[in-house]
Amino acid sequence: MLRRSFAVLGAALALGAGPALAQGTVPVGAIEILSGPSAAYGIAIRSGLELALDEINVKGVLGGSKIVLTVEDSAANKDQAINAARKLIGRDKVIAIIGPTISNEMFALGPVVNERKIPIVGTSTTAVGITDIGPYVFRTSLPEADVIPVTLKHAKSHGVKSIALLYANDDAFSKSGFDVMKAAAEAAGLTIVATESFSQKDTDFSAQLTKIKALKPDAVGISALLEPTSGVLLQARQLGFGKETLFIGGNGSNSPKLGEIAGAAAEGLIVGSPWFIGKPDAVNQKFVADFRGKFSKDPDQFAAQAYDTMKIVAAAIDRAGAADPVKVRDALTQTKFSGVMGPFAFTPGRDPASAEGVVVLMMQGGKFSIAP
Ligand code: 1QQ
Repeated sequence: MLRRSFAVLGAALALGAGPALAQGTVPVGAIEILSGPSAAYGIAIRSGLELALDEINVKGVLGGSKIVLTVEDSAANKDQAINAARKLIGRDKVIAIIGPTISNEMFALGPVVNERKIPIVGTSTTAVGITDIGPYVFRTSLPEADVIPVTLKHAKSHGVKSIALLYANDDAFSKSGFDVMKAAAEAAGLTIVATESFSQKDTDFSAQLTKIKALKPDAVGISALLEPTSGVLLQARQLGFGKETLFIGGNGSNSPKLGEIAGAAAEGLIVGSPWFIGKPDAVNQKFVADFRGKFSKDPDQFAAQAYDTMKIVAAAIDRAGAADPVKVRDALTQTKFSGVMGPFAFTPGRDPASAEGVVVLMMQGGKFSIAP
């Protein structure tokens, strides 16, 4: 299991066996997918957190204390995620947890952390019902319910009248995203010609795709994480799906890794996102430049959401006036922030308050850019 601490001061102490709550440090934890097929998400998130932390720890919080961030790998495994939380809370005495990466983990982990009265802030969890887990559960990521309708409206305005839906039936995000896609397709007046599902670990989607191809839908909506989505796209091209079919993804598709794995098969796929790399405002352009400087690669949506979230948590710690989880939770509810994602506040239900600024992106030349 990976474990890394980031801070100029305090790192040695946090790594040692002694009490983690050293004077002058504020322990914060993160639980992310750093290994396995979905690691691209968690690694992007960790990078965004690290970049923000560099900036935050110049001044520190609470009058000069450094935030010590300990990032644990969940490997997308619910039990590993719960163990990570127990370690962060018991060993490191964290006062807030960022993550976990996927909704499937949050539904298992959220209740455990909520019960311990430690605020937990998802930066990428988009399923319906995440914040209903309890009063300590927040998310900064726009739920699929806010994003998918925008994507489907775009598809409709580009001539899509019929759609087939395909989703992973054993992942909470993928199932929820499918429910949202179905409802949004109906609301947009699209004809749903087929609904097909598969298991996350499947590598053969030919039965579902052959069935769909015979029905000749204008679009295929895929609700799944990175690896199965890539597999579906690669196999669809092999089966002869061409440019006449618009492939539509959900938040699982929102990683440049899709272009790396699926290559030309991902070309033309569209996906909605609250962020894109070309967002022209100065805050975002500085973020992109700093990220490239530190990591020698482009940030993605997941890194951007994590970058803002680290700052939102740091600001809440300052407003709380103490390294106290209950006070930090209360301070989080009062968040007023402006970052790379734009202006940000929480609803009374601890979801992002504004769904403005959703853009529809298209994979073009192996990268996402604004869809024509
Ligand atoms: C969720 C998601 C994933 C695509 C995040 C990586 O949106 O699990 O809710």
